[in-house]
Amino acid sequence: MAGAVVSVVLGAGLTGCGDADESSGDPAYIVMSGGTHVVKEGSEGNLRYKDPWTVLVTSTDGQPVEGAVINLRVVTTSYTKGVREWDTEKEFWKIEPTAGPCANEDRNLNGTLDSGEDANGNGVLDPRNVATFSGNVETTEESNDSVTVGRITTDERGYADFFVVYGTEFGHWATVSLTAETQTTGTEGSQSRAFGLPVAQEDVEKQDEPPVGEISPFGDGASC
Ligand SMILES: [Ca+2]
Ligand SMILES: [Ca+2]
Repeated sequence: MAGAVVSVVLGAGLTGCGDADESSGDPAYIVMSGGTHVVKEGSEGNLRYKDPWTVLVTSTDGQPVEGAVINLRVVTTSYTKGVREWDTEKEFWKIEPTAGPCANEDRNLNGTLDSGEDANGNGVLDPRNVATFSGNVETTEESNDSVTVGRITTDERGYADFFVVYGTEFGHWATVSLTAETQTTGTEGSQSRAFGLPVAQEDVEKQDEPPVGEISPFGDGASC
């Protein structure tokens, strides 16, 4: 297998009200692991969502690669300000943006405020990273306030499963970019996905129970 091109497949769970768009990189196909939803955890299941993902690493001859070390990165690419309103037609708590999507101000993603980065002039970097990992992911010291970097290893079937984790209130209000890359047999494979953080369907479908994040955690101002 020396010199073989390694392909990395990043697959998302079917998530309640999320949408995955923008797929890029190698290889040509995405495996959707159907039937799963965001998992709720924390006090009364209301603190965090865990969005299930899997990565598959295969060699060019289609063989699963066991023990491949995968570097994962998640960064919050944009955020939205606004409030939720009950959509009488579709019957769910939709978001009604007042500003945004607003781009991440940390252009070089080093986690610190550098000259010219504070676009809205409030003295701090917005939005900071709102998503991390759980599962068998080891968070590395390359992580900073804007990027979470983790490491995970594939099993004998070539898969590594993990969760993207975030506070419930951020659902629908932030977009993240998730990247998986691995170096095996001297070659590199990587894949990225950008998606709005999903929420659990059950949390936005009851008119008399507005969800956490009824007002965006980033506020409801008229500008970014
Ligand atoms: Ca910076
Ligand atoms: Ca700012």
